[in-house]
Amino acid sequence: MITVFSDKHALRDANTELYGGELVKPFERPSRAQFIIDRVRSVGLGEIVKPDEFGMDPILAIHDASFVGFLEQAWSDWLKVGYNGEAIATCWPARRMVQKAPDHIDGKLGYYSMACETAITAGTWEAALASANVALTGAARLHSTREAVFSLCRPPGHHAAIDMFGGYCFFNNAAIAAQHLLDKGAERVAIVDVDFHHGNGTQDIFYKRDDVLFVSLHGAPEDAFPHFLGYANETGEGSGEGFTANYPMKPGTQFPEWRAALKSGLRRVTEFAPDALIISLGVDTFESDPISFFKLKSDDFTTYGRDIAKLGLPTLFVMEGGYDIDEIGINAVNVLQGFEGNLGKTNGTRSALRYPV
Ligand code: OKP
Ligand code: ZN
Repeated sequence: MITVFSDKHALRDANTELYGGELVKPFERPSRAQFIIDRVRSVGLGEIVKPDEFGMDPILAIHDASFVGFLEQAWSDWLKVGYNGEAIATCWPARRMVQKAPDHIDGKLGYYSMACETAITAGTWEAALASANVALTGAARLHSTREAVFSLCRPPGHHAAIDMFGGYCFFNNAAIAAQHLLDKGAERVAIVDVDFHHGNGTQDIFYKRDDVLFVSLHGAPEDAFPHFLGYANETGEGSGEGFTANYPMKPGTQFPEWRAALKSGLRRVTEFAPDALIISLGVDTFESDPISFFKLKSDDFTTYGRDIAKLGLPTLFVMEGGYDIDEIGINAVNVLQGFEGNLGKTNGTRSALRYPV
């Protein structure tokens, strides 16, 4: 399997995350990607390629232009005000307030965010852009070769909505990749989000659409971030009704229960008969993840990689979360090796995309 990777991820290197009432060193840090790419190399997963540049159009196909403009300017706007720290939102347009972007950067940060742990810093824009290009390059490779691809995105994307950043995410890399495949001729794309956290941004983006099936397995909103989306009764709206499936699970959930939910979600994918499958790959389901509460062990990642491969679909893995830094490379690459082990590197039985090149 080829891996798409950009060194520019390292430009996303915040000093602060608001966590438990303290400003701590962010859980989402550059060494995460380093450990994963090191593991890709050490197991010989396959070729590692740099991303191509796709310009702004594929990003603007998912995100509001005003939001994108805000992200591009946020750090310089913040500096102009003369603050000393990193750019963090402190107020939001909450219930019964006016939903309108104001002029001041303090207001803009709240208007365009869904959480405040994620500080905007110098280099954040460049890294977020590179991360989107990593996803797009993966989608383009998948389209032209039909071979599975690993887009080693960082920063992650699944909490980013049409006009909101937060939860360590700025651009929704998986959604941007899905739209790119549709624009290249795919009729249907399925996204299965196995990150511990609910993919609120991805769900929101495709909630009223029937061309993208969104399936998410995650910590139940009662107990887990992002807390305000991801209940089982969220199933889509309008023509999107029935094209969102949520599997919220309780603290302490172990692999057998998690795997049963995955298999149920994968059956939904099979029924949907997509041209391509995107896995939002977070490995924060690991038993010793510092901010999550599922109990998967390293071997379980291999097992479920194999389960995903059994669908026989052209598959793009897009990296999301995972914060046990020492094990993140092993767990992420275990999924990819499990997937490859089932199909074999050059297995000719892999199903082709059903639309013309
Ligand atoms: C990003 B991704 C827990 C606070 C959670 C934000 C977590 C963002 C996760 N007490 N803070 O989905 O891995
Ligand atoms: Zn997560």
